Amino acid sequence: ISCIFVALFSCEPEKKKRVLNLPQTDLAMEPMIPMPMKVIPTNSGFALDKFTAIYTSENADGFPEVGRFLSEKIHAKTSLDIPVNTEDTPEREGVIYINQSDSLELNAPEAYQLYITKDSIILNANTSTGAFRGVQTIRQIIPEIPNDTVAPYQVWNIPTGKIIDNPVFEYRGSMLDVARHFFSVEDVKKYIDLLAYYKYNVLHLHLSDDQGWRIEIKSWPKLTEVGGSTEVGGKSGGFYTQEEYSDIVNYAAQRHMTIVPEIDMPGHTNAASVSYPFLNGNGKEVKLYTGMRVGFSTFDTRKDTTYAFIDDVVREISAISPGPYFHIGGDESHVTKKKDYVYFVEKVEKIVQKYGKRMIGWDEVATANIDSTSISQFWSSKENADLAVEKGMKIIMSPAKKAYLDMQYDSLSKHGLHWAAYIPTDTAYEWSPETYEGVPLENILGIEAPLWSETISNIDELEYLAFPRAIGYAELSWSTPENRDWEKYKVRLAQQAPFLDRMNVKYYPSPLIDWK
Ligand code: TNX
Repeated sequence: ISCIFVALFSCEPEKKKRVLNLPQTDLAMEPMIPMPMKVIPTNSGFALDKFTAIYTSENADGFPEVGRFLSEKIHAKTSLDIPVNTEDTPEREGVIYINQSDSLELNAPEAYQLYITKDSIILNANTSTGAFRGVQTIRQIIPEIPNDTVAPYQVWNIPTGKIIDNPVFEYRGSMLDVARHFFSVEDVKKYIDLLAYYKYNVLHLHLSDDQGWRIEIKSWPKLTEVGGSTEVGGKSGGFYTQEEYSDIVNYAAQRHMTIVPEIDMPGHTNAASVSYPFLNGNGKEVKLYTGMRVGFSTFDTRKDTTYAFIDDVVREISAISPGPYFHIGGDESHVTKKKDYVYFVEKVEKIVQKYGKRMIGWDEVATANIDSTSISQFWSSKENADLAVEKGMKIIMSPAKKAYLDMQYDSLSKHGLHWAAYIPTDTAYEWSPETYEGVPLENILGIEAPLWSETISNIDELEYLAFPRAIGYAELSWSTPENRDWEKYKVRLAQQAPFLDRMNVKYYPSPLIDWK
């Protein structure tokens, strides 16, 4: 042990020399996305190297885990092995502290502050969630040095300065449609990893639609046996067992993200009705559907058994969904009579509340007489948004023309639809959720970018539509309007290429961006 100690020690002079030679930096010019609220550069460098250690508040809930997460990610980027809360290396120099702090300034659930000096990085947050967000900032300012150019005693020069940060919106999400095409647990985890890096806190899973039912319901096994058997295009579909779904939920929770489960009803229910025909309310014979049309299916909204079924589904899913929300869909119920639709939404809202969840629905749900605690997800109708505001509801902004990840970039895009718009990378970024369609700011819970999957069936295609646009929505939902500017953003976006490449993300190389 003493030999190792001596060996370590003998490296010290070399290290110190390197520290002195670190070039000038500018923290404000770093490729951070979303842009933090306040960045004050001090122009020198913190040397991240093999002498660095991480120490966290040890008794504060979740802080050691956040420290270990950072250590893992530093390893993935630099191959360095940075110990967390270690006691056996007194000669550590250049320490990263992750502290729980009750300072009033940090009195917000996701706020953090970073103080980076030559000698240390101090990350303060009130909650482990705030600390986790701050860790993403640290990850983003560690230089990306290609493996083959890493020197034997490489130093990663981290710009010094101060960052004060807190998100504008509390709900920052993306949705993945696993119903039109099924995506594996592994694919979903990769998407979660990428979203977490950009400080998203919600992944909404669209778990059922006409073409497929994707989550095991123990009391109604045919939903997955029959309803999960296929997908758009007719290949075999798939579903998550409750165990697999819980695995996704836990994986997200470790990244301080919430899974919002959606069971879309009373329309978009063909797969459920094929499994249990008593549910069907459109008067036609039901069969498995593998096309792309919408709006032809409905539950029978006047049968008690329909609500007994829904009660079981909401109960089983809520029991394995620790987040506060349950999404009931409610969109495009074109073959449900208006009064039946309203009756249905009001009854299902009560079921959702009974299981302790807050209901979210697509914007049409605001046509029913629902509670101010329920949430409307704006996708196309200003009229429905106004109804939600009148009811005092919160709104999640997902305008199809701006925020739909399944819209094509342009007419040459390999995947995607264009019924709402073509959405090039700049259009996706250059709009103001704060003022869109006149929804008052105080009603806006946040932003969500939905990725419908009629035209994509694997992770590469998913990534083509989601990236780089999803990175822009991260900034729209976190950063203040003053900190958002396309010309500056596009420079930072270009600098995401090394990260995306390292993560093997098949992003769309938008010609608007001068990729590095
Ligand atoms: C509309 S937006 C739908 C989805 C489709 C999507 C395709 C909404 C609430 N419903 O069923 O997948 O368009 O872009």
